[in-house]
Amino acid sequence: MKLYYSSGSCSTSCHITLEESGLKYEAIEVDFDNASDPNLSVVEKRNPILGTLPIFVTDEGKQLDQNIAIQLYVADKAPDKKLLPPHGTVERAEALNWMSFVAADLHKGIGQLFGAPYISKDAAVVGAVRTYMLENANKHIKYVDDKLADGREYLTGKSFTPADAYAFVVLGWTKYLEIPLTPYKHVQTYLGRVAARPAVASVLKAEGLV
Ligand SMILES: N[C@@H](CCC(=O)N[C@@H](CS)C(=O)NCC(=O)O)C(=O)O
Repeated sequence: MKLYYSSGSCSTSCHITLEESGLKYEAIEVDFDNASDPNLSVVEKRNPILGTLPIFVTDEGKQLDQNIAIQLYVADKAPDKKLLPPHGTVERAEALNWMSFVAADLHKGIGQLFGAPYISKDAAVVGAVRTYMLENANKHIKYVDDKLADGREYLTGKSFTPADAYAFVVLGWTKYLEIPLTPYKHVQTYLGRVAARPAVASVLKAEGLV
C-alpha cells in the first residue's frame, strides 16, 4: 500500500491510521510549496482535476483519494487492531457518523479559513469573511468539546478510531489559523491524549511536525 501525503494536511490522518494498523505501507511526501518536487507530477497524473491529497494506492493498484474511504479500507485490513467496531453494529455507524462529521463539517469549517486571505485584496472584506468563517469553525469545535465533556477518551468512547486520527489533524490546524482553543478544555485534553499515542507521535516525527 502506498500513501501520497502532504505534511500536516488531512492526508496526515491516513498516515496515522496506516501507522496504527501495523500494516506494511509506503508513505511518500508531496510538497505543494516546492514547485520542483517531482512528486507533484503524481498528483497531476493521478488526481488532475481536484489536485488534492491523500492519494492512496492498494497492493492491487486500485486508487482511493478520499480520507474516509482510505481509512475505512485500512482499518478493515487490520481487524486484529480493532480500529473500527464490527460491520452491522450501531457502534460502527457511530464511528462513521464521526468520520462524516469530521470530513464534511469540521474539515471544511476549519479548513476554509486557510483561504480567507485570498478572497479579496480588500483587507476589510478579508476581515469580514474571516469573522464569518471563524464563527462557523468555532461552532464545530464547540460541538466536539461538548461531546467530549462526558469524559470519553476518544470520539466514540474508549477506543481510538480513524475518526480520531482525522479530527486530531483538523483540530491541530487551529494553531496555524490562530484560533484559540482556550474555551475548549476538553478538546485540549483530547488533542494531548491523541498526540501521546506512539503511532501518532511517530507520524508527527516522520512528517517533520514535531
Ligand atoms: N474530500 C477530500 C479532501 C482532500 C483535501 O481537501 N485535501 C487538501 C489537503 S487537506 C489538498 O490536498 N489540497 C491541495 C493543496 O493543499 O494544494 C478527502 O476527504 O480526502
